[in-house]
Amino acid sequence: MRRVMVGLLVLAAVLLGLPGPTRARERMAADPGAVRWFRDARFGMFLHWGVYSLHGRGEWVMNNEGIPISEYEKLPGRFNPTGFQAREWVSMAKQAGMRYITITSKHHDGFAMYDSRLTKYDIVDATPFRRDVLKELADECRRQGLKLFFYYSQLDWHHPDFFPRGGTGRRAGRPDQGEWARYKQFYFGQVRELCTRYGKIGGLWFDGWWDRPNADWGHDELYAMIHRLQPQALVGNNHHHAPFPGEDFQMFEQDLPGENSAGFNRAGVSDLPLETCRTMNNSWGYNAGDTRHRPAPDLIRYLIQAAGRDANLLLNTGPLPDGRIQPEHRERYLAMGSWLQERGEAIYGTRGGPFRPSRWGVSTRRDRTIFLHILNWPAGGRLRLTGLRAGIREALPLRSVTPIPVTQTEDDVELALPDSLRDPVDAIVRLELEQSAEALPWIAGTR
Ligand code: H79
Repeated sequence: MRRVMVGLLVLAAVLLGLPGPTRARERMAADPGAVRWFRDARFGMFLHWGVYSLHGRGEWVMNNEGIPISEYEKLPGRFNPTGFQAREWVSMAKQAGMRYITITSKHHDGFAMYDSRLTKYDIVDATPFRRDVLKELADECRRQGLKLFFYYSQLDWHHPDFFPRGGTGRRAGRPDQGEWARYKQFYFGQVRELCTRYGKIGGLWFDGWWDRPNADWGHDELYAMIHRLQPQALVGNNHHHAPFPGEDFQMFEQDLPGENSAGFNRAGVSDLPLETCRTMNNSWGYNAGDTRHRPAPDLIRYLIQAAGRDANLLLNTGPLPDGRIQPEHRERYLAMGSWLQERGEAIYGTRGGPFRPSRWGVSTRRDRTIFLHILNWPAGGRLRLTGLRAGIREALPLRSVTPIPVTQTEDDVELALPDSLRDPVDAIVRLELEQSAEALPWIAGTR
C-alpha cells in the first residue's frame, strides 16, 4: 500500500513537472561520461589573455598599480591582435598532447573577451579588432576535437554594482555604492551567454570567489543553471576550499594535490576529479619581465607527478598582445608533446596509484597494468616496493618486450632495473598483473 502511495506521488510529481529527487540530482552534476572523459584527458592548456596583455605586466596590473577605470578603459582601443589565429593555438595544443583548452572569458578586470550583449565592455564592442575570439576558438576546437572550457571571474573590478567591495579592486575609482543583486543578475547573465552561444562546452572554471567569501553568490542556482543548459559541462571553482555542492572537479593552483607551497592550498583532496593549474614562468597573463621559464623536462615531470596523484595538469601561457604565443612557451609545449607521443599510454586514460607518490617516483594504472614512473633512480637500480596484494605476471620497460627481473614475496616486490632504462626525465616500467589494477587501494609502497 505504502509503495503504491509513493508511486502515485512520484507519478503526480512527474506529471506536474515538479523537480523530483532524480531530476534534482541530474541537475546537480555533469554527465558521468563527461566526467570520465575529463579524468582520462590528463592534460590541458590554460590561456590568460585580455587587454591587460598590452601592458605586459600580468593580469593583475590594474589592481597592483592602482589604475583607475577611466585610464584602464583606454586599453581596449589599442587592443588589435592581428596575429591571432584560432587554428594555430588549437593546433599547438594538439601537438602538445593536450585534450582541452581553458581560456579567460572575463578576468578580474571585468573585460569580456567575447561578444557579450550585457555590456559594451567587450572585445567586439570596444576594440578595433571587433572579433569574438571565443567563438573562433570554439569552432576551431570542435573542428580539431578538443574541448573548450571558459574561465570566468566572479570578482569584477569594473562593474559598478560589484558592491560592497571585496579585498581587491579598491582603487578603480568607483563610487561607494551599488546593488549587489544587479551585479548578480549581470554575472549570471554572462555565464548564461557562455552556456548558450558557443555550442557544447567542456565546462566552467570560476575564480575570484575569495575576494568576497561571505557574499551571496548564488552558487546552487548558478551551478544548476549550467548543468541544465549544458549537461556535459563540468563546473569547477578556484575558491581554495573543499568542493561546494554542484561542483564537478576540484582544482589546485600552483601546487600538486595535497601540497601547499603557494600558501592558499589548505583544502584536503576530495573524491572528485582533480586538476592542478600551473604557470611556466611565474605569471598567468603575459609578463615581459618574467623570463624565468621552467625547463621542459621539469614541466614533463610535473605532468607525471600530477598523473601519479590522479590529477590533470592545466599548463598556462599568456599570449602576447598581438595574439601570438610566446616562442619560449611554444617550444616547451611542443617538447611535452613529443614526449607524450612516445609515452602517452602511461599517462592518458590512467588513474593515479596504486603506489603513493614517493621519493623514487609515482605510479599510474589502467586495466591490469601499473606504470611505475621512476623519477629518482634507486641505489644500484634496485627498486623495492611493499604492500602490493596482487600477483605480478611480468615486469617490462614501457616500450620493450625484454622482461625486467622481478622477485615477489608475500609482502615485497623487488625489481632489478637495467641501467639501459635510466632516463633523466622518467624511466617507465610496466607491471603486468594477474588481476585488474584499477580496484586496488592506495598502497604506501615503501618502507
Ligand atoms: O587567474 C589567475 C590569477 O590571476 C588568479 N588565479 C589564477 C588562476 C589569482 N588570483 N590571485 N591569485 C591568483 C593568488 C592570490 C590570492 C590571494 Fe588570497 C587573494 C591572496 C589574497 C587574496 C585567497 C585568499 C588566497 C589567499 C587568500
